[in-house]
Amino acid sequence: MNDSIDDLEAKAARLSAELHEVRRELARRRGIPLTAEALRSSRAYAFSANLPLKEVVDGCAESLDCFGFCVVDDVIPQDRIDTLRAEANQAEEKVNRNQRAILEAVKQGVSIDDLSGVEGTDLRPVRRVGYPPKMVNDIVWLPEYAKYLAHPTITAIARAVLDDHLKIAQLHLRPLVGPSDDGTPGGFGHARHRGRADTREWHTDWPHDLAAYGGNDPQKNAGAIRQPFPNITMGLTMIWYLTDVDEDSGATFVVPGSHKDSRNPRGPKDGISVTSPIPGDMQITAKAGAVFIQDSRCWHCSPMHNTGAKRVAVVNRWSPWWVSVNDYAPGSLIDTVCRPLSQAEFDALPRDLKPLMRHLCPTEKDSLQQPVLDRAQAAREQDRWGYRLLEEHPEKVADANSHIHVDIDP
Ligand SMILES: O=C(O)CCC(=O)C(=O)O
Ligand SMILES: [Fe+2]
Repeated sequence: MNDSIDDLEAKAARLSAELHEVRRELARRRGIPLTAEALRSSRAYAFSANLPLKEVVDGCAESLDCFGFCVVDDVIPQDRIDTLRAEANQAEEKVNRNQRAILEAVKQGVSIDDLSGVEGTDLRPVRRVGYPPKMVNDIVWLPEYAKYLAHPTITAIARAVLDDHLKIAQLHLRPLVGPSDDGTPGGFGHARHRGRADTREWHTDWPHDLAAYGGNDPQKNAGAIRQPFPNITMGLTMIWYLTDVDEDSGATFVVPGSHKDSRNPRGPKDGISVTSPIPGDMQITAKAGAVFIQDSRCWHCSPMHNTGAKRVAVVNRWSPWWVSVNDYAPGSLIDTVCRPLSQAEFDALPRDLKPLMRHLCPTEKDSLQQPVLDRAQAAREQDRWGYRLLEEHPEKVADANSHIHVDIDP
């Protein structure tokens, strides 16, 4: 190569742009929609849980990788929706009552250590010694919903994308009010901000929530990954809709492809207003019983307008075992991070859900799950094989790796 450095730099930029275009053309030929409008109308991000497992898992994993989100339709059977919705509505009252009682007691000067004894509060010890108790996990108010949370299709998708050993690090209700008789518009957020179809509340989710729940308050900051985010999926947010959602009624907003963008709606240097629409944004649509799953890096938000009925939904945030989900925010009594469970509450969980929530019960010894152990065992065997080679075939040692070539990728 006799090209100058400038020529080579120009060539690298040209080839990289060309590669980008080739990839887009390939996607087009494969019928993958590359505009928000085509994606919205085709629902190419959605797969039915009734399809063969591999088809749903591959489809969802590809959708998460390409768009940053997917929807699994038909997870909760239609004849169970009314029961689960009623249960969620009741749970909402219990969670709110609990939170009010805790905040009121704190206001009255009750110390954190004495809170557990206060009438009307439901707190549980956390796993971390010396940390204050927290609100009990919402799952205890949702026993019917708990039967679906570890749905085999949903856990298979999460495993495929995150890792084999999963933790449900947060679980909470996310209702969106409908319009009230007094004229208050429906939607998310303060009543004064609600009602316009062209407003948003853009953010990304923990551990990519840049405000980290607590801003500069060390008692409440739960941690956030530094920008630019590495291109790895570290968290999945799932929204389980218990009412139908569409453009007028409670459907989550997303910006397809944003999970791989180095900017962020809350990025201090990125010049994005969190309350304005972003070109290329769209709302997903789904029936009650569907689960929206997104990479935590995907730019998304609750709709701040809802002209339909109240939206009822349960949100969970799933992490692989290697993300430290609960090491910080020592003073957060009411945040949604790893709300704990007592031993009896843990014991009452459905069998398949237990491994995903074991880390929430301080009296359960949390150990790594079988597929992770199997991987480690295979690695240990590989290690032993090398030593056997050294001991049994010393003549082969010098050349045994001659087929392995590692390039430096500048
Ligand atoms: O309400 C929604 O549709 C989105 C919820 C959300 O962004 C969240 O809980 O992190
Ligand atoms: Fe979110």
